[in-house]
Amino acid sequence: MRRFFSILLCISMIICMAGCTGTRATEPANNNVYVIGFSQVGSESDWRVANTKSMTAAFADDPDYELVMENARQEQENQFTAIRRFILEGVDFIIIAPTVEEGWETILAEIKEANIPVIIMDRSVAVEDESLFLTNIGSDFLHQGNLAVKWLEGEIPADKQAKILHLQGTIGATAQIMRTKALEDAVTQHSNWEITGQLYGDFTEAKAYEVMTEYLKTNKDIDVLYSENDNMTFGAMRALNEAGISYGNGGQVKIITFDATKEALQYCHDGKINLCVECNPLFGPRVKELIEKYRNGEEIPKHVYVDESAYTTQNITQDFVDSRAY
Ligand code: GZL
Repeated sequence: MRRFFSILLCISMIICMAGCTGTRATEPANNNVYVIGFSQVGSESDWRVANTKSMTAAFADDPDYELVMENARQEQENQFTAIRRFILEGVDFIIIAPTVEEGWETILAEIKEANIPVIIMDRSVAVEDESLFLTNIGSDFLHQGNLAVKWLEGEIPADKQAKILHLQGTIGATAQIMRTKALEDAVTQHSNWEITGQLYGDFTEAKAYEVMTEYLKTNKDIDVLYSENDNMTFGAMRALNEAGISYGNGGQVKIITFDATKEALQYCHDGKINLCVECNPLFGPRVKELIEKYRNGEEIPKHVYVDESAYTTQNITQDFVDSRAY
């Protein structure tokens, strides 16, 4: 009987070791496939889901490429783990959508040591040495915030008080840092503007609903909601409904939101959201184009920005909303 179990143990150990070879999840079809390791922030918002779809679609039908994506579930440590695995597997290229700006020097140096090119996509990394990455393709988040401020200046007369509730995204993410900077700088320029509260919504609908519900228990005197992404806005709208506070065109609270996803634009068209500031997630084709330029030895600019706009009830139609890809 002992002999039977020792044979069984040997067989199970062989099976286990065969499964732990450290090779990529799927063996490349042939040695000419260009393998890209992609460390994605997570799936925290509609914007992120659209961004992931755009990235995967850009490479899915091209037999020359294999995109291996790892979802970090909004944790930077998970990104480091995934990236070290990409290095071990010897991928040809790495794309990083960084959760937060700080803490990237070490891992980017490891990637450079491994001689693997890297593109920073969407948000930015705060590193002195910009030779650690090929390029940073993303949005001008400060410009987005300034578009919102410019619109609000046209809405609030100089002699009227404006009590602003600020819903912040993931603290330390470029989108949060710069959208916050635009508002905070504007408040110093307008003595009649006041930020009555800064709530942490982590770019998710659930967290925003939770913190808004708590806040509205003791504070209902709000004129403006400045919400750093659509999913937090949707959570906030649910909390405002439950608190019996009106919003949108003709409502108590003017709502400003960032991303301009299809659902937010529909609310805007219907007068429930006052301003949608666009943040384009459809980076896939641009990123692929940059990688091909790199492979062809062409010059790549260190920073690439995507074009974006802002929408109000006055400047969008139902056809425009219907035509949105995300
Ligand atoms: C912006 C992106 C932000 C979006 C959020 O480029 O980093 O992260 O505004 C997303 O929806 O979670």
